[in-house]
Amino acid sequence: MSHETDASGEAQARARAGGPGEAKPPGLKIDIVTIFPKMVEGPLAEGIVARAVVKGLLDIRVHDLRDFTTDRHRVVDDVPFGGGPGMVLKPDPLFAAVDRIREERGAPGAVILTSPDGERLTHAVAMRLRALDHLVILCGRYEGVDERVREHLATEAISIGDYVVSGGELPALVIVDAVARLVPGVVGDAASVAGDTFARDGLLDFPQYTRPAEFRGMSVPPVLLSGHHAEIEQWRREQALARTRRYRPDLLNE
Ligand code: 9D3
Repeated sequence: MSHETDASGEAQARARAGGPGEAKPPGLKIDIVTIFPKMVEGPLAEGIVARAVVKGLLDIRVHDLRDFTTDRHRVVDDVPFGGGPGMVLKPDPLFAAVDRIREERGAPGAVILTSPDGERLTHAVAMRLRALDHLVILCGRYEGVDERVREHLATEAISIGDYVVSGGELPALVIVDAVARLVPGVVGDAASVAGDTFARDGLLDFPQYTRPAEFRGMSVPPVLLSGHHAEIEQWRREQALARTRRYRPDLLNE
């Protein structure tokens, strides 16, 4: 039974311990509260986020909402007052989870409820969250979450876009990943974060090619093989602009 899991166990503990007298706080603390801890633990244990946890740049804990129930059957949901289809997440386990997180981890800078009717996640939102040093993410489920959670426990609600997914777990992972990339040191090459589509200038990325220069009759644009850095730079800017006009004209509000 998973109740409170570090995103990547021992390696993180070692990274946290540091040298003698060394008390460097991690870049960002994140607590995720969910009824499906395994759904988020897997992805957090792989890739860039997992490496950042091992390096001590992220301190992520996953909490099973059922551990904060007090009844025999560990019930987290109930029927909606006023009737209607589906179930609603009960407020008490969510409030209890955040109480515990506050005691053990300190006061968070934000308590985020994942919700289809939250503020749309954008690069600007990710940057704002990155500036906080402790995030709590409450994963919504079912037809909804008792409104008292949104009104009195969450400090904000975030959606990852205008489509329906089955719960807040995948959105929580998207938020963690987008914010983690902005923590210095998480992405090995800082230039690649600075060059990210939405970080650069709001333009889409320019096209990339790698070897071979000729593949099944398809060739790489010759300018990229020319070695003329100024021309390559100019070509890339033009390509980024042309692609943005074609695929995302909404990004060019002028
Ligand atoms: C808008 C759909 N709702 C109509 C009654 C029901 C409903 C369906 C699925 C309510 C919540 C969910 C679960 N989704 C999330 O919790 C969720 C979500 C999403 O569905 N899309 C984009 N971002 C998010 S963040 C959390």
